[in-house]
Amino acid sequence: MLTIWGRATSSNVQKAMWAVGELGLPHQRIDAGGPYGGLDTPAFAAMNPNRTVPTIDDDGLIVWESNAIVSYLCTRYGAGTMYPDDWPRRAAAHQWMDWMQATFYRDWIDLFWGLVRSPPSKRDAAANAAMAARCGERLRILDAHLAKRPYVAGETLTMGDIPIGSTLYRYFGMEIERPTLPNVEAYFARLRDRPAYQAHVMVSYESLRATDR
Ligand SMILES: N[C@@H](CCC(=O)N[C@@H](CS)C(=O)NCC(=O)O)C(=O)O
Repeated sequence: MLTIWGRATSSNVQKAMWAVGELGLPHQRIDAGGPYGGLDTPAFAAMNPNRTVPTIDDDGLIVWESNAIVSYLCTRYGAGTMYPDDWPRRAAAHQWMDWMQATFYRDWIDLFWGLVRSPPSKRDAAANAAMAARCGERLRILDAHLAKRPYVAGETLTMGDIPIGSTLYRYFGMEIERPTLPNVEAYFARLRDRPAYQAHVMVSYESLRATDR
């Protein structure tokens, strides 16, 4: 049995769960992290010494790091679908997963913390605007790519869509300046039609919002 540890409001857990949903894998998810705690126990640390979610146990195989989990699940259970069977599409899927994690994420996570996880009195409007502008510039790169294909690796959804696709739900929900991104917006609309995206990514994160009270 596949077990996933992680709270449903974690964007990294959402990546793993969206992959699980697309692959239709029998599983159980155990709430952990945030208000649920559970990451500081010796048993959890033995599985994942980083004490972070998501962490999975697939019949005794432990994997942590959300992108590695997505890759593991898709390469093992989604050959020919979520893991494309030709090298060019595999390369594209890996490229866009890494682009999200290594390039887009740096500004994105600071913007999310600056806007959502900081109370209004501590927000730095100028810094947030600068980060939003950098995120917008990065997304122009994705927009140009999606002008020629509906998904990052071609005609169908693959693991390459999971990291950046899951981020778009929060990006488009934020009160920030955004450039015109017609192809990214059309892509986001396609993702919103998917039951697994609705179930695991379109999750309220209001409980994460910091207030001054
Ligand atoms: N690079 C790691 C980051 C994992 C991470 O920082 N997860 C956060 C949740 S998004 C966490 O475990 N936070 C502690 C908590 O939720 O209590 C990954 O992609 O899995």
